[in-house]
Amino acid sequence: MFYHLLYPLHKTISVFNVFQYITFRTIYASLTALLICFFLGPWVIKKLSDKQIGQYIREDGPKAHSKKAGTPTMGGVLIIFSVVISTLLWTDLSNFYIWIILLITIGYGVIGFIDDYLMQVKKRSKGLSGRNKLLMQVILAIGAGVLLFSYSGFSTSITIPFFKKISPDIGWGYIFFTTIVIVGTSNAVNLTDGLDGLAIGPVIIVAATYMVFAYVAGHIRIANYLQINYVSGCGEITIFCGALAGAGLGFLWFNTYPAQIFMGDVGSLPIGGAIGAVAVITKQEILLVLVGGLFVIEALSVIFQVGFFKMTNGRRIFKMAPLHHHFELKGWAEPKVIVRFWIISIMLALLSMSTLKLR
Ligand code: 57M
Repeated sequence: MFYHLLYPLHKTISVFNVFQYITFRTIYASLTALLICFFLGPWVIKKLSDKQIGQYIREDGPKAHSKKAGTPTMGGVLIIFSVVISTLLWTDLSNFYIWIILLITIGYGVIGFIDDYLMQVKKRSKGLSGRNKLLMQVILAIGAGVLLFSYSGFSTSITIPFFKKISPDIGWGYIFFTTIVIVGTSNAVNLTDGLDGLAIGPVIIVAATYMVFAYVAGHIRIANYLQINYVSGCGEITIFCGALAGAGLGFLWFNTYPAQIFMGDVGSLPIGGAIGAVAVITKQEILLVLVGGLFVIEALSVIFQVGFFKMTNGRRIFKMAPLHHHFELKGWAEPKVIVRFWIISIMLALLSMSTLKLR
């Protein structure tokens, strides 16, 4: 909005020229989202507590979690609100990709909200059934895939990390591929969200990493120099990533150990979905396995644990899945698990950045 309202004024007052720059708008989008979370946080926590939207803690979980009972949840509303407002304020709203990402963010936010609402407000022991939740996620992701596929400026070739000369065009298959990336990331972030700040920390790291990739992929000269797929218009996604990183930092202020608020599905599902959409649009889809490697490790720990559990009639690989529970049960203090997982996430982000040169 500022871009549309203020940039045209540069013809009379040159200082408004600054609103054309993606870097400038990214910085302010981050700060806007951060400050919205920061200032609205205490109010949201109070409102959720007044409405008794507090977390129910499963009895079969690590014992240390019982003291978390009643912590306000559904804090994702705050994250999504600040990301969306900041994006609307700072991006070029004629940009097609921004609307695709907002579609996924808001759509997945609604799915997560319904799930949380049924559990927390209606006090149903289960929210949406797993199958219905997945179905809604898939429908929305297919919608995004079809829109991208039909958009004339968007190519259906994918980037294979480390192999700059190989970029296969998968045509219609791109819709299927987009769906897997978006739905998979959404659920992987959801599984990771089980300790204070454990999910939002890597979300900030991943958003900051894709901030770089979006800028580079949307800048024809830098993209050509680094020999990566150029995506015209995807530079604006840098601003969305900035807003997500900013909102994440603002939320972490309250979600850090010992958490005053949890994000709930209304946070984890849309954040994961949005990251998946960003990876698709910036044409760094497969690289997300490395950038968001922590989410992948957590999801794999569940897949292996459940698979092994079923195959062996109740034997386990880990003390408990997802993986963070395993380390908790081994006796690591919660902050130790969280910070060590963040360190791994930073390492993976650095490695993934190296692919810009290692090609
Ligand atoms: C949601 N939700 C947290 C909070 C958060 C298939 C199976 C592995 C699925 C998995 C599962 O349901 N995962 C998805 C994980 C929950 O957090 C709420 O949920 C939101 C995210 N959707 O925002 O609202 C609990 O996590 C803790 N928490 C924090 N700090 C935070 O900032 O401490 C969350 C955020 C909260 C709080 O305690 O209540 C969750 O863990 O439930 N299921 C599991 O993760 C379960 N694992 C399991 O059953 N493993 C089995 C195998 C065979 C599948 C095994 O290994 O034996 C565990 N979850 C829990 N207890 N709570 C098991 C025991």
